[in-house]
Amino acid sequence: MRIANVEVLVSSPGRNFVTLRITTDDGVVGLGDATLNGRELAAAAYLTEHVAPLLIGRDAHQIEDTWQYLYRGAYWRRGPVTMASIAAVDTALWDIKAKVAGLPLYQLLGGKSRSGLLVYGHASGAELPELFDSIHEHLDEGYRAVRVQTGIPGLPSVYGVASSRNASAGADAGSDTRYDYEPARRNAIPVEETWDTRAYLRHAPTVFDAVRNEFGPELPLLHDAHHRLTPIQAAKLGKSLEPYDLFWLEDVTPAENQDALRRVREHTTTPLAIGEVFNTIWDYKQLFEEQLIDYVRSPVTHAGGITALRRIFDYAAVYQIKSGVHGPTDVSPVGLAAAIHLGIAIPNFGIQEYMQHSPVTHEVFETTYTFSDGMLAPSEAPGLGVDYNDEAASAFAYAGAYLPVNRLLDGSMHDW
Ligand code: CS2
Ligand code: MG
Repeated sequence: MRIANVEVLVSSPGRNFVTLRITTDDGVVGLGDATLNGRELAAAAYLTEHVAPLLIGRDAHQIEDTWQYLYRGAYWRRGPVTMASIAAVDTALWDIKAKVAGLPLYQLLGGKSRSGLLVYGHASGAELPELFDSIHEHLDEGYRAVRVQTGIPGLPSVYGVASSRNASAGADAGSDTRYDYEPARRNAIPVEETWDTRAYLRHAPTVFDAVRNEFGPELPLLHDAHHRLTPIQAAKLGKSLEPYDLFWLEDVTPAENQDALRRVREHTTTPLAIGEVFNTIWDYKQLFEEQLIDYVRSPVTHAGGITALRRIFDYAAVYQIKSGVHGPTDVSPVGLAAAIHLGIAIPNFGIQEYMQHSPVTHEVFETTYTFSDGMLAPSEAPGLGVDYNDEAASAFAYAGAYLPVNRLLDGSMHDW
């Protein structure tokens, strides 16, 4: 079975996506996700110019060899663009192999290890009343775990807090305003936001104290510090949140310096999740071997595909570290479906982020996975169980959109 055609599909149903479609000489189609929020055209160009021509004529069944060919053959290895591109090829080839076998993809990964995937949603509010409403809306939708993000007194806008009141799970599902969380804004240049770490560190414990008083001790609560703290500030935050028994504290400090997590670990037992911006197993080596984190955040889309992410999870399992796959709206339904098939099979599943794509996104990506009773589950359709609707996609042309940038009060650039 040879690869006969490779298409790079860029569309923007609700937000920009980069989808790879591989078709074999006997007409079997596989999909992959290469969406890189704010750098979509870089991934599209890498695939179009430097990957697609090399795939034509290759045996579509050789998934591992193709992965190694694209990783080692690039010479300039690793990085978000390369690994998202390899991820898309890898996922599409797994989709094809499963379709040829007539099986849902998870069956090729060892079959089900659980009935469904516990997920968490994004509860947020500028202030507590709005946050409480958002948490209630998520609970009403069936979520059994929620990520909590709020505004910070004195700061006009903050990561993870929607810019409009009705951007919440409970808003009219038919509308797209519920996806106002989407931080990538269609502007010629990124929006600039302001950050004050001391105000944040003073405010965060008061938010979780209020949430625990309102919702009780059981509800799994997650929080994303979004790379904004120094190691000792991260240690302080983790320690200050211990009374509120978080499920995890995410991206507490930029983890290029893996040593930094030693400082945090020395001071707090709050579970740590890292890795949505990582793209290879090497980014985790020290974090695993020194057991500096508890959850792996990489999604299939950013970490080189199913082949690579399965390796990362198996490595993590040696240290009792679990998966916590990234699932915002900028991982496409193709990338999410791949994560669901992998997550239902691996032994060390932890939790799956499920922000929910907008209805307009699903006009293009026709999915078969299900969300009920707080759990995601793959369908029994062969392969990933996702189809790409070209006609619908043609109505949604790409439009440049950038994530915000962040500056401290004195104007210094900071992590967003
Ligand atoms: C966030 C992401 O969901 C999360 O954990 O960190 O929404 C992140 O801000 C976006 O994926 C960036 O494109
Ligand atoms: Mg995050």
